[in-house]
Amino acid sequence: MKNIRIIDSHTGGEPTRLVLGGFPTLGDGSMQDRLDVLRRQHDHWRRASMLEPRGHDVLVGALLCEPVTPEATCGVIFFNNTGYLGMCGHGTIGVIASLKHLGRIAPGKHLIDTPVGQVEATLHDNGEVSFRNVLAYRHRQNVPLDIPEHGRIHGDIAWGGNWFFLISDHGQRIALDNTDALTDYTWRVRQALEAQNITGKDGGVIDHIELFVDDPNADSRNFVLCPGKQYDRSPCGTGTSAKLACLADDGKLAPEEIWQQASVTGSEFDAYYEQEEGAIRPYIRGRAYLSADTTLGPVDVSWQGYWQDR
Ligand code: PYC
Repeated sequence: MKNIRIIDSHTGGEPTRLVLGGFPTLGDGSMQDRLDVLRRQHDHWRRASMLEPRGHDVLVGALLCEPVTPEATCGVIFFNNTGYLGMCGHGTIGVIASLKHLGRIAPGKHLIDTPVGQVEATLHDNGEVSFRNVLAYRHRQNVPLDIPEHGRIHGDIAWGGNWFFLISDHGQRIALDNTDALTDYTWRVRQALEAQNITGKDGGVIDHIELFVDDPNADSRNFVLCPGKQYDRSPCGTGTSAKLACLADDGKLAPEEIWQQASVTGSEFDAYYEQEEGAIRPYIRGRAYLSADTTLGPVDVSWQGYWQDR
């Protein structure tokens, strides 16, 4: 039996569970090596802390680790109801707000090692958090995709810390009272990508689907389907990064120009980018709110319940 110390927060409605301790040690390899150890040897700890009865399908976990690089504040491995994420933007904002709540960090810059690279988060004096993400880029533009019952659509494949398929010609209504239909539509897109063997660079699985429409209060409103068939309540930090990469490629957004990305729930991130060689450097700003400071336990991880396959 173990206890798992957690801090729960939400960023624009999307929950993050920071795991401070209680998980097995993962060695002192790279962040990707540690993720592989967690996935291969200790995945039941992810399930025990993310799924019912202690968690729920919308939750994103952030395991706090010792940093790999000496100058970093911490390392973080992100996961959810079905597996692991490369980076997580709303989660980074939640981690920084949670570390501030614990008195472990002060306003200023904090480096975070992740399995897909280092990000630099800034805790601002007013409690907002911004972060300099890993490099983002568009991999393929205007890719045709046939979706059963919906016909042919087109989307861009872009990396923002996870792989995204970004669609504007979807004809869907992006609104909170339509999330069942949006989930069904984007899940069909995800399945069609898999069936038609359409991937990111080097065969990377495109596990996030992102729809866009115009928004009266922001530059755009999105609906983002996450890998575990749940939609992001926040505007999605890595998804907004992927969007910036496409806007930059299309010449529709200049470097350092602010892009306000709204989510389907109405929450917003402010974002901009700097141009780098062959890619863009995204900067995202938002705010997280604390919702619990507690301990899960006692946890019997040998009890897998009905979640063995997830
Ligand atoms: O904010 O990057 C993000 C994110 C990914 C999945 C859920 N949120």
